[in-house]
Amino acid sequence: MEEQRAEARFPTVGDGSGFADTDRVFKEELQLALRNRGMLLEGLRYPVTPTGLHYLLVHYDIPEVKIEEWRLNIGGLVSRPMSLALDEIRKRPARTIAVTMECAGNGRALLAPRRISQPWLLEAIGTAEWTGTPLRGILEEAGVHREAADILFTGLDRGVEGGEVQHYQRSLTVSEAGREEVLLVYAMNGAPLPPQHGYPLRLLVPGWYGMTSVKWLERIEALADPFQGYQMARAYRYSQTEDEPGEAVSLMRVRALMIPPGIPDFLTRTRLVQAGTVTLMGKAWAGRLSISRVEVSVDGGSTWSDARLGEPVSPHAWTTWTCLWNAIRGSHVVCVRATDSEGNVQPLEQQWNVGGYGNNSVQRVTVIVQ
Ligand SMILES: Nc1nc2c(c(=O)[nH]1)N[C@H]1C(S)=C(S)[C@@H](COP(=O)(O)O)O[C@H]1N2
Ligand SMILES: [Mo]
Repeated sequence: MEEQRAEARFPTVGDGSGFADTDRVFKEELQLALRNRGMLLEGLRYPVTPTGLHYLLVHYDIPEVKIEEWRLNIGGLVSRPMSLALDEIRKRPARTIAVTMECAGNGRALLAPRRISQPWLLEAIGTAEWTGTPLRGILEEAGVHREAADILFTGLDRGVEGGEVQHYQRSLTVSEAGREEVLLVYAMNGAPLPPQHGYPLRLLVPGWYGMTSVKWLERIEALADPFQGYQMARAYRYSQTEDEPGEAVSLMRVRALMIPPGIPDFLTRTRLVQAGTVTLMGKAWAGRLSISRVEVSVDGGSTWSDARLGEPVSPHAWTTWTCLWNAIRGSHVVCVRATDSEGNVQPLEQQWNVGGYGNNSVQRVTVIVQ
């Protein structure tokens, strides 16, 4: 009987510290990597990422949804609580916007030591055309009370993280939640949301890292105090130690990525390119800011030349950049870095943080020119 009451114990990974500092990945990291796919970087050629190439992140399991029973419940500090079926949400004013979304953990596995978690390198990125109804309209109809501080979003999915059994939950301040571009979306690239991207309904918060865009939404609540659940107070903080609260992770940092040029070596993915003129290209984005400059280096970041910028795909999506390179024989480390409209530049090396968040250090691609 004693044993039955004992708390569930989960095995630890590696030395139990939660970190690793060799190139060898643990099978638990591989397990996460196989569940949470990244966008193949050649996918940077498309303005809108085909749905099957968009990155994916599922903390727990994709929940089973019975659409006849599913409702979106709006409650807490509101004058008129609501319970809406999907059809009712689809009848509301609709908006479609192309939005670039990136996981806050993108680049995590490039930090040393790395947090043992989803081991993203560079590929946790994608742009989709999302269709939904502005959250603001629903909040106005429900009548959020003046004293409300936060709007809490709860997903149907449950799991254990940091020793706590939980639903996936994130909050926004009332003013962030009321921004005009924040949507409750039910379609992705013109088709109903696929199960893995949040069917039947998800929150979409352009400009923020992906963790804010809660999938499989079941409840929206207005709260008097800032929400202090696991995904707000413990995860997604820029902290230097486990105990330090650190600043909350929020908007996406400036970043450019390039389509690796030429052809890959199958195993190492080192690139092979013919000498001569090579067009380097890719995309750049900066959360809520715009891109003011993209530069390319073919010597590992010692010298830089300006790339040409195109128009952003939408005010909330990435911008195409291109740059001609006169490739000469030898081995080169090709890099790209972007600058945003406030002058923030991607670093050559990112300052470390516990969770491995917001690593926007420059991409480095080894290219052999023959
Ligand atoms: N309910 C729920 N919402 C969630 C998640 C989750 O695990 N459960 N993952 C979040 C994270 S960390 C990211 S990066 C994005 C990923 O969205 P995507 O899988 O559609 O690309 O969803 C966010 N919303
Ligand atoms: Mo994420």
